[in-house]
Amino acid sequence: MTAPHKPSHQLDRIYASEQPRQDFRFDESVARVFPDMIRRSVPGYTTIIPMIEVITEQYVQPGSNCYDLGCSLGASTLAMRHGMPHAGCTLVGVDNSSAMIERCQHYIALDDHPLPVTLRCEDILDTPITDASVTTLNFTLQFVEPDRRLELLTRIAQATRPGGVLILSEKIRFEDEQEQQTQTRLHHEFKRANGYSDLEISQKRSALEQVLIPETLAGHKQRLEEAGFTDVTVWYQCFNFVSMLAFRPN
Ligand code: GEK
Repeated sequence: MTAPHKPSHQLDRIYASEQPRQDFRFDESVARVFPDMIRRSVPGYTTIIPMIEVITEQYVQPGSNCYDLGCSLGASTLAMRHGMPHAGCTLVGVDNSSAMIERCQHYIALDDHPLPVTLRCEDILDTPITDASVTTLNFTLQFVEPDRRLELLTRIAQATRPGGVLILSEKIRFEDEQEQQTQTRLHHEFKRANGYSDLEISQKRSALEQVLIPETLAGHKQRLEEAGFTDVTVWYQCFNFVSMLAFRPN
């Protein structure tokens, strides 16, 4: 077998020059720069990824299935894989962007962990989920239509074994206008410190406006409980980006 080549990834310059406003899409041009884009845009991403391995290791159950919903290029999928010591488990990564899934395939092949990974190019709203112990939605739910989020979370909760967990990372908004402004400004400062210009920040912001719909932490907690999870815990926050754990009761 020939060794798989690492897919080349480039600097994110997508919004560097002035352009007509278009909704953001996870197409080939985004997939090509995605590792650089997410690292420079999402505060805490480089901390959250290795912690997904630690969390998976704590909650994976023998003979169960684990899911990474909205896996993109597989960073969170690989973190889960390395936290799964049980040979009898399965790991499934799902994304509805074919550009992402094609590249993800290469990254998975380059990783030498023996646990097989199944990749599905499909909508997480339709993908079958059964007998789960750990499911990850790492910055994916925010892209799902708000009125379909409860249905998805309910399906995940019903498919999760007692003692199993959902890792949910999201960009959030704040009820308090002052706090909203402060956290948004700090997020933009983070992007500036990572080399994005004011033009890049404002064009990306407007491309995401109709596509990434953030909700409050209280809204997330309430809906997770309605879906059938308990003990919702925020284990990480940096500015307006949080990661939560939601448990299935024993
Ligand atoms: C990481 N988890 O690197 N069905 C399937 N996939 C979807 C859907 C949907 N309905 N909506 C969005 N996606 C990754 C990062 S990125 C987060 C996740 C970001 C996919 C979309 O194609 C994209 O690949 C991913 O969710 C969101 O840890 O870009 O901020």
